[in-house]
Amino acid sequence: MKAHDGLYIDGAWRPAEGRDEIEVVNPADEQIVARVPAGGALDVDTAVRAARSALAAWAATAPAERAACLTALRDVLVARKDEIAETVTTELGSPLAFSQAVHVAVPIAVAGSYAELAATHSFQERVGNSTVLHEPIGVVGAITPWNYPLHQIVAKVAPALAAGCTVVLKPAENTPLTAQLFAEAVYEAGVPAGVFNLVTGFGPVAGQALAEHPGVDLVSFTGSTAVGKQIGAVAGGAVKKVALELGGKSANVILPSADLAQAVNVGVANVMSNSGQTCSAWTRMLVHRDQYDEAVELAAGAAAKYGERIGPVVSAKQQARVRGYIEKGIAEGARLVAGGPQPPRPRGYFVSPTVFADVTPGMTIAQEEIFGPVLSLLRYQDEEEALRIANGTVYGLAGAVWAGEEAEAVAFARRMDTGQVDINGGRFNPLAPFGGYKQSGVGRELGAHGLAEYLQTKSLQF
Ligand code: TXE
Repeated sequence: MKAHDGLYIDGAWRPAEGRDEIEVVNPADEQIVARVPAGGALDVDTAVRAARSALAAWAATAPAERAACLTALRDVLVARKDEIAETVTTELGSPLAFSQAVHVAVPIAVAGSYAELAATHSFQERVGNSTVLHEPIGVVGAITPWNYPLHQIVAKVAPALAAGCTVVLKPAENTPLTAQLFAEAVYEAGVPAGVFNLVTGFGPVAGQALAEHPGVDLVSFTGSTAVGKQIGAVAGGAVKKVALELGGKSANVILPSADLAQAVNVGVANVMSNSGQTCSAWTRMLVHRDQYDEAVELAAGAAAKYGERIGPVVSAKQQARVRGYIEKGIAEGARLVAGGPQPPRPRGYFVSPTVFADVTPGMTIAQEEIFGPVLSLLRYQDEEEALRIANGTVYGLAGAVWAGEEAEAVAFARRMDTGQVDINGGRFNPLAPFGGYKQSGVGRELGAHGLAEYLQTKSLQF
């Protein structure tokens, strides 16, 4: 596994100021696969200055030119897709087929969508006697997590570049190798020096320095709610724009008219996918009391089928965290019907696909984000109770509704306090805005709404 011993700043790989390193571990076998530099505040400062110097020229390019750069970037990602998939598998642990089908294919689609949006978006409009200009917000500090290593990067960098912004990226310490490949792709695509910069490093050091840097105009963060709150406070104090994509505890509401077996099977697959490390995962399955026992049996059977087919979770820390939640579920009286706290293998950070029945809305496992392959089934008596349970957490990122008729599901979805709802299973759409209500975040990613986060408006009166 090739790893750079430098940071990508101003169009070149250069050594970090300090000697700190990140050890990259393969979660499937616990082996150290690479060491990459852990940048510090000085490196962040150098990168922000480079981004600042590149800003005026990049912001002044014609949108068509930025679109061409993004098309070239998408094409490099396509050309190097096998290498990227292998890298994601090595540092995240996801099965290779999943890395190819999701970790690489989704960001390629997103990069392509922003190549098109850059070319077609209207960066200027006429309102009455005014012209409104949509101008780039400036230098973006992007801080990303490890769960979808490339997607999280592309979902920030592609719209930022499309808007005419320049970027300093601080990726998660668990998955820096994918970020390095992305930086290589940016270089190969011919994006001008300084427009995109990469500082690998630890959150409380490089991440914090980036969030606090006065030369950053917008901090775009995806990660835990705890860190998101800190970043929001820092940005608010500096009157700096902030976009936050945080955790979730999404409800999968199965209405009595739905095809129960299909809804349960797809629901289980959704939670087990990426070993449960998805912020929008439908971790709470809500089933009518008359169908509850059948749903529990179906869910336990579906989870057992996953067996060892799912990959490990990302780290020993994450494994311990998920195990702690499973133990808490048992202690609070939930009924374990599949999986359990015991790691299924002696090596690697594996967690058994786990299903809990008899979960009540107040239990910890029904309120907090677990971020592992753990599903809770809750019982409801009528639609009003289902809605109260669905809306009864501090989160509001995503959700799902199943019903015999789409219209019935849509009517329920309209009453959910959440940023995205999949109707009868849904289908990924790179143009649909993604982001949270309540404590799941501030702002939206993807599509034109995602682009708007990186723009500020100026009006000219005539
Ligand atoms: O997140 P962190 P962790 C949730 C999920 C998971 C939990 C912990 O529940 O179990 O968070 O994961 C950087 N200043 N999500 O510890 O620490 C860090 O380096 C600036 C949900 O990995 O929030 C990384 O780049 N930056 C989520 C990024 O923040 C800091 C995805 C995320 O790491 C920082 C990941 C600081 N003080 C975890 N501290 C989602 N919404 O998809 C850390 N970072």
